[in-house]
Amino acid sequence: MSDAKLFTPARAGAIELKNRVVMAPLTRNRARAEDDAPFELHAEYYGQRADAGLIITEASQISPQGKGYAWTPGIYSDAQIEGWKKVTDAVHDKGGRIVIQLWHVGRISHPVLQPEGQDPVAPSAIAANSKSFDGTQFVDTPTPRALSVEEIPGIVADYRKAAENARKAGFDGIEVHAANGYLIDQFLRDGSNKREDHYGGSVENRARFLKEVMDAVVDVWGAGRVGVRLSPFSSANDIVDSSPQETFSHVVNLLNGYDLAYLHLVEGQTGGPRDIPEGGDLAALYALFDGTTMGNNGYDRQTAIDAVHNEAIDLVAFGRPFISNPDLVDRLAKDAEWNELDPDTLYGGGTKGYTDYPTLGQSQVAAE
Ligand code: 8OZ
Repeated sequence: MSDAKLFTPARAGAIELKNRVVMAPLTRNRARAEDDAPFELHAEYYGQRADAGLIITEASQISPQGKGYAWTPGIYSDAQIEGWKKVTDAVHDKGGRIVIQLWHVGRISHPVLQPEGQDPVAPSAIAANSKSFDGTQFVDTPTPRALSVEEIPGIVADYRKAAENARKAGFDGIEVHAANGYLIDQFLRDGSNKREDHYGGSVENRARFLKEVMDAVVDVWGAGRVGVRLSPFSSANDIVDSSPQETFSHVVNLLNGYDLAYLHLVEGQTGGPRDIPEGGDLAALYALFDGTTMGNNGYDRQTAIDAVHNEAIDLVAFGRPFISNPDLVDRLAKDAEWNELDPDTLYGGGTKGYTDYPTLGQSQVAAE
């Protein structure tokens, strides 16, 4: 066993965590096809991982328009709320904590995934060189339609409604997905936001949409149960910014105005190298933030222990390791081996590669 600080309790705003190991948000594309609702299968999967100090759910669309891939779950309908209630009950029954990640994909979608086959929406009519998945194949993301200024309050209202639904579903809080080149990130960056109204131009203006979303969801939950995920130096989904350090210094300062549960940063390229481009300074962004910090991307046991011990960050979010190791916290504490990840069952499907990864105890029984 280990007495490392990584395994000690922590607070994220108003949320009490039994340890500092977080399950990162992970898209798995297994929602029910007819209504994008999670169901018993999801309750089992998340329940198996309840030893995490905190679980962040897979990104969940706040509206039909916010969807960009087949079989991702939503949090806008009664059926979806009912499905998520099964999930939160399963996690709480095992003493875990769980927040839902609220998502609008913006331009990272395709008409076949959009209501009435409409074009996806974005701050500006600029296509991303990216792909969405329509249920059969990967498809190029088309040129989106620029949102009119009159439409923006409606999307903010969808975030508010989703936050209210998350309360009804029994979550411990929410995480606002402002990372990885999706709608909020598209507003923040000057490569995807060429608007000439008060949502574009200066960094203050580009951050206005995020601020309006934060005001709405904090009003529903209280700031101490709201976290935010950013990926300042990632180019995921073809996102481009001429000066990310400046953009995200402004964003972190803005977030300091709320007293949030936590700030969650993807370190480097989402799911890829941890390198930070010339002129980027992740430590400076963490230092600028007044509250609990969470880091993610490619941590292993030792780097996680060290990062928390050295107070570089307060919490470490593990993604892929949590897919193949439901008992990751136990394995980390014991310095035990990790199960190998099956890349073929990451997105879509059923129990295989989802709820059938063994715990240490189950592997030992099987080996006897
Ligand atoms: C993998 C596949 C599809 C979406 C993200 C929500 O990158 C995602 C995502 C990841 O934030």
